[in-house]
Amino acid sequence: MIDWSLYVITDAKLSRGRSHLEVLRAAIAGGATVVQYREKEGTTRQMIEEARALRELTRQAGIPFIVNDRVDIALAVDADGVHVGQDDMPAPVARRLLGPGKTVGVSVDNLEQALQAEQDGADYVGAGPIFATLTKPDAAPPIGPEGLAEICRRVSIPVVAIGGINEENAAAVIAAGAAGVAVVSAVVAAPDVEATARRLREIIEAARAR
Ligand code: TZP
Ligand code: MG
Repeated sequence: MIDWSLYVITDAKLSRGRSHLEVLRAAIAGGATVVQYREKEGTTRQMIEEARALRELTRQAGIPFIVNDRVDIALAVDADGVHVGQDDMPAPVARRLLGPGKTVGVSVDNLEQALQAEQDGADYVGAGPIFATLTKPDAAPPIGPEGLAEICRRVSIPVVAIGGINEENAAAVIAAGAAGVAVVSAVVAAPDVEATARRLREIIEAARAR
């Protein structure tokens, strides 16, 4: 069982010139429980090199390593799984290529997609955006904690909330029933990544205990 509490996703443009390795090492030190390599630019060769380093880091830390979209890169570095969007490789195909024992996550922005992802055999869904975000310009309109709560009520696989989540609103997302929060900018753009991840993790744990 994966602990989805604090799922940190890379973004080179938001990382203030720091490498993914540096940022994620600090995020893990602060309490990230899962990490995802999300890279839309650069060569496949560079991606394999970066992903390999992150695989090593996460293996040492004992936390799951998920690759966004690129099943080939996930396979190349023996990642723990892949995360696919609505226009990416269908979840059943990704699962067949990755083989048994790997995690497949699907991005959903409404209930219908969430139910479909569950039916398709996804291990979890990333639901959102919950709040407005500048990180993904082509994201659907925010669904809010209410839209998230409905998805959480209707699917039985873990629902990880994503989009515009930060220290101010993470508790509301957990209260809505999310298994965890997925964040990009709140952590990777923070001046102090470790301290920020630690505070977020504390907020998540406290909200869950309520
Ligand atoms: N999918 C839906 S919203 C989003 C993704 C990848 C971006 C989340 O980034 P941030 O900075 O945590 O709002
Ligand atoms: Mg994608």
